[in-house]
Formats: sequence, structure tokens, C-alpha cells
Amino acid sequence: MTATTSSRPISLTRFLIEEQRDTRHINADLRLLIEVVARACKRIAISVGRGALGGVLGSAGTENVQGEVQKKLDVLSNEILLEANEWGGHLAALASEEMDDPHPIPHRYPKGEYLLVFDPLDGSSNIDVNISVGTIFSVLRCPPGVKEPDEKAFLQPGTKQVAAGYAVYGSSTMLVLTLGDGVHAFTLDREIGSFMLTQRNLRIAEDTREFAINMSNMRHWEAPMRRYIEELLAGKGGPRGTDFNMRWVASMVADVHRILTRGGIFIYPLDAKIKDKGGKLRLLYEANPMSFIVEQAGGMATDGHDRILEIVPKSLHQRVPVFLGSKNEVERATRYHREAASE
Ligand code: P6P
Repeated sequence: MTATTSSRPISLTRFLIEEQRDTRHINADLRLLIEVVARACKRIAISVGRGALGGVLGSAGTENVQGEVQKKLDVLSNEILLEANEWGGHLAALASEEMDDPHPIPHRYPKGEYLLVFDPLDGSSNIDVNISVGTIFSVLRCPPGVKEPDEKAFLQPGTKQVAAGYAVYGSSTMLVLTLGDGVHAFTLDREIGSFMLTQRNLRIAEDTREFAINMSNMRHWEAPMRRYIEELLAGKGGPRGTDFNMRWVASMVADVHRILTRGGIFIYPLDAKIKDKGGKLRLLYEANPMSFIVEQAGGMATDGHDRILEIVPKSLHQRVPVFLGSKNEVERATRYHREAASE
């Protein structure tokens, strides 16, 4: 169950000030960073919410470093996050799914101690069909003494994150955040334009009867992946002795938010189609922030063999398989993969 706040929710600003003052869990620069990212997400929410009226649906006619066609809103969301974060003096550099290389802080602005890496609009293939999308972000410290951070400065394991979060642009706009001391959810009050604390210390149930995976790739999966899913599909009459439900939004933020809210396991495994790329989802700005959040909520996150947060990245846009959510299911699926690897 997730704890809810008193009848009068506090704002994100007050929450962050109390985190800084009472727990000394964050400093003024990190507080500013989170506030700036939240403000940028509000601007993105407005553009996403305008849909066809905003003239920003459809393709931008360009490709990102992943070779994926960029949507106009991908490019706009990226620009919003860059502009919002350049001048504050809290960042040493930024990196994004939509940019080949890290973006330096312009010399006319002061630099800070943090690195921000983000997927400005995850699930953007869903925009034109009006399905929830989101922004995912991760905060690292710039390595000491590095004045001009390049790609190497970002190649830190997920355990080094000082904060992570996502905004989900759904029926309501929400910001879900961890500062390393639990996971908290804020809902945008559109009338006053503030994120209000609506859930403290979200917890993911250790067991679940709901799984999220793109079943159309089943014929490409490795044996332990097929074994795990076939057992779920066998239901009450099978080895698990109970029926399971399936959901797949094809928007990681929406699937993860559902799992944070009611449990579940999210899987994007390695398969024959994407084996040479290392996986589908990106480590630094999808898997790591979501794994940090899931672990902080009592869940588990692996690449099918090892803890995602302990993977030392080799490149900025590295991809990994992802198994995350309810602890006991992630443990089981990971055990099947480890057993297969040891045969
Ligand atoms: P598929 C969206 O493009 C994304 O990166 C994640 O948000 C989502 O979970 C996954 O890809 C969907 O992939 O192959 O089902 O379209």
C-alpha cells in the first residue's frame, strides 16, 4: 500500500526545501535542478496536451543517434530541457537520447557539480495515437576535477545516481521522484501550476499477477525467457498454479508507473532481433533511472543476470535488457536466465 499525505498536499517546492533543511539530503543546487526539471516537464506537458492543436504532432523528418525517426515533440522536449537547465549554475553538462554527444554548459553561464541525462520524451511513437508518454531523467555528480565533461564523465554505474525521476503525461500529469530516500509522487495542479505531493514512499508489492512484455517478439526470445512467460500463460493449470494478466503500453514510463502503483513485472529482454545492439532500452536514461526508482520502492531490477545499477556503462547510448518490478517475479525470471547460462 502507498502512504498518502494529509488532506492538504504540500508543493514540490516545500517538499524539496524540507528535504534540504530537515534531512540535509539535498543541497541548494540539487534542489534547483529538480525544480528546473519539473518546470520544464510542465512546459512539455502543455505541448503534449495540445495535441493536434499545437502543430507539433508527427515526424520532425530527422533521425536521432539511435537511427530512430524523431517526432517534432521529441525535438521540442529536448530543447525545453536544454534551455531550462543551461543558465542555473547547477550543471556541468547534459546528455540526452536525442543528442549524439553531451551538451556542454555555454561558457557565458557558471557550471555546477551535477550531470543531467534524460530521455526528453519516452514512448513518443504513442504521441500521435494519444497514449501516455513521459520524460525520464537521471542525476549524477560530475567527477571531481573534470572541467569540460565529455562522454566519459557520464559513464558511471547507476549506483552513483543522486536523484532520478520521471514525468508521466497521462490522464493527469505526475512527477515521480527519488532522492535516494524513498519514492514520492506529485500530481500537477493545473489551476495553480504546481506539482503537489500526493503519495509519499510508494512501495511495489513483492508478488504480482501482472506482467508487461511485447509478446510479438516471443519467437525471437532465448529459452529462459520463453520458459518464464510460458509458465505465466499456463495459468492455474500450470506450474505457477494461478492465472496472470498482461499489459503492454509500449511506453516505458506508463508501464513503470502502473507497476509502481499496483505491482507487476516489466520485461524488455534480449532477443535475436536486437542481440547485436545489446537490447532495446538505453542504460543511462531509461534503465538506470527506472531501476533506481524501482529499487527505492522495494522492487528489483536486473538485465536478466545482474543488477542493472551495477553495470558500468561503456558508451552514452548503451542498451541493456531490462527486468524490473515486483521483487519475487524479477528474482524468478533472473534465476531462470542464470540457470540457463550455467548449463
Ligand atoms: P516496442 C518506447 O519507444 C520505448 O523506448 C519504451 O518506452 C517502451 O517500453 C519500448 O520502447 C517499446 O518497444 O518494441 O514494444 O515498440
